[in-house]
Parts: sequence; structure tokens; C-alpha cells
Amino acid sequence: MVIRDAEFAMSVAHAAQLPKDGLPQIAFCGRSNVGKSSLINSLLNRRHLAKTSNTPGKTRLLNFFRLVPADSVARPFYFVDLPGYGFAKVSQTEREYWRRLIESYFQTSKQLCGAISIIDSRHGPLESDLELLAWLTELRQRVVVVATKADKLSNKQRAERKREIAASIAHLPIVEVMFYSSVTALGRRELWQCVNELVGG
Ligand SMILES: Nc1nc2c(ncn2[C@@H]2O[C@H](COP(=O)(O)OP(=O)(O)OP(=O)(O)O)[C@@H](O)[C@H]2O)c(=O)[nH]1
Ligand SMILES: [Mg+2]
Repeated sequence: MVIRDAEFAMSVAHAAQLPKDGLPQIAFCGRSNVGKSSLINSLLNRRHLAKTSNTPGKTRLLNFFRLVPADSVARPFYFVDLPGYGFAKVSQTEREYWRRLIESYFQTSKQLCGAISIIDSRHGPLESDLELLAWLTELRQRVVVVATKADKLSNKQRAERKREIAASIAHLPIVEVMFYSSVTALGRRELWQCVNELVGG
């Protein structure tokens, strides 16, 4: 898919503020600092559209990016950058707030057509990742697992990790598992193909 226009549309702090325009949404979720915002920038070829940081906890609200496909027949849609989970250094209150925000989003958004669940390819899914995956599939969301920072692994390590990841989620109806690198753009074509299918079908 070729995107003609990508722009920040809005930040949402409560489920009541979610867009009501009926356009499809794809959510990017994962642990804090795993590379969610970088993945969005890399997919869109825009370095600074979504704010990234070395310090975990950068994304604090649901950030909506409105994308207009070059194909004039295709509808616009949103990428939604979510706050990360599993970050110990923010206060308990804030963590609880983020958890509620993310949960109510997944439970109430009728326009959500898929979740890109991002894990770190260096260690595969952690307990908190598996919990989220189980919960999303229970909600009948279509989930694609993206193991990012794949530039940190050799080809051999990637093949090995792919087997491990597949084994750890074999019990869940995950649509697809793929590797990505926001540094080298490895996996970009494959992920766009997936996004296309999620938005279209
Ligand atoms: N080597 C490498 N580094 C990456 C990759 N993706 C992200 N990073 C780095 O990981 C750090 C976190 O990236 P972000 O995109 O801000 O992560 P996030 O998941 O949005 O973080 P929060 O918003 O804090 O939850 C940054 O220092 C990025 O440069 C990747 O594919 N490869
Ligand atoms: Mg972020």
C-alpha cells in the first residue's frame, strides 16, 4: 500500500474521546520501549511523526495517526500508538491508568480491525506479552505478532527465535508472526501486506 498522506490526528486520554468517524484503526501495542513508535515511523518512512525515546514511558496517551492511501478508492485509516506496559519506573497510579486506558480502548473501539503486538526479538514474548496476546485473542481481535529490533540478531538467531516464538504462542489464534527492524526496515513489505489485509478485510 502506498500512503499519500500521514499526519498526527489526535491524542486520546479517555475512551469517550475516541474518533467517531467510522474509519478503520490498527493498534500498535507492546511493552514499554520495545519500539512501537519507531515501528510506526519506519512503516511510514517518517522519522519524527511518532515521538520515540531511549527512556521508557515516552508514549502516554493513545496517539492517532491518520493515513490517506494513494489509491483514491481506498478509505483513510488510523495507526494508533499505545502507551507501553510493563514499565516499572512509572508510579503504580500511572501504570494502572494506562492499563485501564488500553483495556477500555480494546473493549470499546468498534473500528479496531487488528492489533500489531510488538515483542523484542532478542528474547521473544515475556509473561506480560503472553497475557496481552491471550486477552486480545479472547476479545476476538485479529493479532499480528511483530518481533522488532531484529537487526540485533543474526540470520541463524532469527530462525531459532522464530521457532521459539511460534512454540510459545501455538495455543493462540495469531494471524502471523514476523520480524522487523526499524533501523534496516527489514520486514517492511511483509508487514505492509499484513496491514493491507487487516484494513481491507
Ligand atoms: N536497534 C534497534 N533499535 C530500535 C528499533 N526500534 C526501536 N529502537 C530503539 O528502541 C528505543 C525505544 O523506541 P520507541 O519507538 O520509543 O519505543 P516505544 O515502544 O514506543 O516506547 P514507549 O512509548 O516508551 O512505550 C529507542 O531508543 C529506539 O531507537 C529497532 O528496530 N532496532
Ligand atoms: Mg512510544
